[in-house]
Amino acid sequence: MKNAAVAALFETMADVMEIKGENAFRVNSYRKVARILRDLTEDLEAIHTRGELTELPGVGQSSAEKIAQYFETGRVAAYDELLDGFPLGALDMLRVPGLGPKTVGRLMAEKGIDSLDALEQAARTGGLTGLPGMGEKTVANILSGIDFLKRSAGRILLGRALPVAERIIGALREGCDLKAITAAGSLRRMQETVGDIDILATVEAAPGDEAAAGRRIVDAFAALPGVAEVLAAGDTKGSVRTEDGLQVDLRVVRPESYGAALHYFTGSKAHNVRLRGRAIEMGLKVNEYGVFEGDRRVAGATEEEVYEALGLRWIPPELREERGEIEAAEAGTLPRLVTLDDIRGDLHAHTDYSDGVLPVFEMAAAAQELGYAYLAITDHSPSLGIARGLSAKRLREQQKEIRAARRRLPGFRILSGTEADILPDGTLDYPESVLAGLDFVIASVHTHFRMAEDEMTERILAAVRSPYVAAIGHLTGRLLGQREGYAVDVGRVLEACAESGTALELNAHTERLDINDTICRRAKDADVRVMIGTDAHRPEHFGLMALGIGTARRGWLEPGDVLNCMGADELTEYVRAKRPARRSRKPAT
Ligand code: DGT
Ligand code: CA
Ligand code: CA
Ligand code: ZN
Repeated sequence: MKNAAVAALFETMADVMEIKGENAFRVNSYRKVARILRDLTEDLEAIHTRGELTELPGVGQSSAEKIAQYFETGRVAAYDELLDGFPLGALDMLRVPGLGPKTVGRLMAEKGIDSLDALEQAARTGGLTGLPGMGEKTVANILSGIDFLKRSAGRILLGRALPVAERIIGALREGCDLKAITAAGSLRRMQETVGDIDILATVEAAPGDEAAAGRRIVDAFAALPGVAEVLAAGDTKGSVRTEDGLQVDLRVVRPESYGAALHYFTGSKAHNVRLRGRAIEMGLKVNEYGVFEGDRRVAGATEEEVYEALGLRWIPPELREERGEIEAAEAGTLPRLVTLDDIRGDLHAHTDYSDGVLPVFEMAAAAQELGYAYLAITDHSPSLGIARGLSAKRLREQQKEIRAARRRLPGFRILSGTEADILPDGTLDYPESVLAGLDFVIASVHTHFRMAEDEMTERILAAVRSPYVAAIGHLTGRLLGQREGYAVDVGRVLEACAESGTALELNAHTERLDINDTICRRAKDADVRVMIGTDAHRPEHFGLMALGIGTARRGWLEPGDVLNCMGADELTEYVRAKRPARRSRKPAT
């Protein structure tokens, strides 16, 4: 599918136009088209072939013409014209957190800075002084932003890598006669970003045919659609780069070593090092072929037997970070980690009232279809204008729609909620009288990220203390690969959450996964519930729950630690317990 490529084209045009200071309305319409194309699940080229481009909502005549041109000629004239003579490297500057197109335009026009390197050079040598708004603090922010970009360079978001891995594993399982195939490496450990995709396969081969059997699998791997470049291909190992720029390593091992190899290539390195040390103490040796006593292989076919040979229970991959999991496996105190099956509902979803795409009923029906017992509708609040935040009046209209949807979905609970902005002074974006009428209130910071840590912490603590706030949304505000979280004293927030009975959201969206694994674990230790929310803007996003589960498991969370593992009644009770007592209360239906 060329959808992503065409979307990127529109996005680039929008960036360049904005840097050049062109009409904001046109810029936004290009961005909107880019987003629509990126979210499209159907093949754009097929839609073009049917001549139905203009039927895509949000795609006008002129955009449709550009898309058609792309498929017919491989080029878009407007793009070529716009980018003629424009230094493409300048676009990299837009990736620096906090640096917008207007500033980039000025840097280019007034200082001739047209690349990330030139920007860094100038920031280090005082070359930015004199520009409006370029105080010492801003320059320091630019430098730390560039440093952040360098640190995340080359790493891919787990949510982007997982579908690629699944597709490749599925194709090989289908096309080759494999005994087993599994993802390994950081992807299997569900790390939030991965350097590459590691896959391990094994095949039952006749004696003497092992090398040829391995080669056949590696050849099939190298010939898969979506492979752009073959970096290596042998009897036991293949390595490719995909069209979306991901490196994928495949290793083929013998069945008797499969467990040992899976263990070795799953890592983490720190976990493996500890296990090797433990083996030596026991008079054993562990490597990617097995566990050995002298020359005798005592284990290797499965991971279970590898761990058992070392006197340990099997350790889930998400825990293998050398954070106490080996001690727990030895003592028999490993957590019973939360799974997707334990999740009873989603408590963070948007509809077409704000920046989602579907009405309440369709979102709720899709959640019910997944086997959930409840869904909270949590659209944005008024101050978030760009996301069409709901005024109190539109919120009341939505509540009417929610009541109607409830009647159509008996046995399913739709909670009427909001994702209310926490304003800079810590107050919420709706009065208490409005919040009191809602079933589930998330409070999130969406603006003014640059506050000092003390101030930001007070701002969030004020929301935690509100009796109507059930959960704090995406606590740190970080966006993976795009911007670091804002400064906030997590310890103080945890303390206040524990005291008041407030949950912290683990926002499962691909680029958030916020709170992260280590804060999850601190929440568990502090007895703070974690709410895993997908922040779904369309039903497909409900599937992101699997990413959230991965992070929750890395944070050692068990079902009892997770708010939305509660049944609907228990959840209602959790929310109610924080609120002031009321004389009479009609239960939600
Ligand atoms: P990544 O790809 O950077 O996100 O992280 P990993 O953990 O997937 O690392 P990768 O792809 O370099 O290697 C996969 C696994 O193979 C790694 O987690 C542990 C194992 N491994 C690789 N090189 C070594 C090594 O030099 N020593 C040990 N003990 N294990 C290694
Ligand atoms: Ca890897
Ligand atoms: Ca690798
Ligand atoms: Zn949000």
